[in-house]
Amino acid sequence: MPQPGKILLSVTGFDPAVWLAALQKHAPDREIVTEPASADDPTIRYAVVWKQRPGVLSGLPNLAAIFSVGAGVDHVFQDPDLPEVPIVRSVADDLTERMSEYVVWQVLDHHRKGPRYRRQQAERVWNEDRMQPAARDVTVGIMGMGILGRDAAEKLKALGFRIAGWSRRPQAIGGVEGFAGDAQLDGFLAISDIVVCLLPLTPATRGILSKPLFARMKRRGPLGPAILINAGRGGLQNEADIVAALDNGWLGAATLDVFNQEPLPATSPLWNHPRVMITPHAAATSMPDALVPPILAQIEAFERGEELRNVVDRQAGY
Ligand code: NDP
Ligand code: OXD
Repeated sequence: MPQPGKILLSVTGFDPAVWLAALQKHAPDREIVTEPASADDPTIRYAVVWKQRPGVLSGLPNLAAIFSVGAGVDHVFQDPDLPEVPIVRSVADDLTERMSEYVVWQVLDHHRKGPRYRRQQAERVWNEDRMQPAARDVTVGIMGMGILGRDAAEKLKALGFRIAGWSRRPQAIGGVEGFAGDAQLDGFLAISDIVVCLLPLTPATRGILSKPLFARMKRRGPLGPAILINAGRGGLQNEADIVAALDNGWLGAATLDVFNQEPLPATSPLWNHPRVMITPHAAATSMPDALVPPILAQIEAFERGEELRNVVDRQAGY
């Protein structure tokens, strides 16, 4: 029986100790290190990473695969010395369900006039908005119909919303009006009252949530101008353009979970914009006890000779 392969854990930006503890708990027989013994350490077979230290993987001659402890992998690609081994992203019910909770929470909050009623409460104002539309009259457009987008779509559909989806390649999903590629983006924007962005950050999507897109969004829907919810990545958005679009009436409101610079600098005008809701990259936190077991299960399957799943397409960047 061959020795189980050694794992290098390289996590920056948040506490590696919790990931180390989870790996040790769920794989007590496997050796796990947080630094290779040398730059060309031949004993390391797998890397488990979040924003790995740049260059740390480049000299490892027997590295077989890199596992991201998040669904996104843009942080992995920031490493200029990334070795040519498969990159596997995290797909887990816990992560998916957390994201859908967040999306449903924010869609309902905008739909049911949460910001307006909170303002009224602060001023002790009793004033029902009699123009409240029904969910069946509101279209939620989801940019990014992957694992997370599809689950959010199902849950919003169950609440009665109309759903539109935009993806890179055409998809046929029951009860979802599908749009694909740049050629169909205008059609998607034309019907979306609330735009939820769950795209990955890639060279093709960087900066997509900016002035040219806001200019094409729906202006007169049942909720007023279109509302933006971005829980994908900060690099998808131009934050100055969001403020301008809110101020010139192209956007009715925005919920932002992700930012170009995190934590969002105290000087950002987004912080106290009256129509912006900010959450601190908290939409779907990676929980070690939920994400480590599927990573270890993949490693064990790989060691039995099975194919890796959820492997990133390096060309597409996600
Ligand atoms: P998937 O890879 O499953 O889905 C990505 C979707 O985006 C696919 O539908 C894909 O299209 C679409 N897409 C990619 N590129 C383009 C493009 N150029 N034009 C149009 N559509 C495109 O990813 P997940 O759903 O698992 O995760 C999505 C993202 O959510 C992650 O990359 C991450 O950035 C973010 N995230 C944020 C979290 C948070 O807490 N804020 C937590 C977890 C994830 P196609 O179907 O054709 O491939
Ligand atoms: C992820 C994230 O990509 O938490 O999973 O942002």
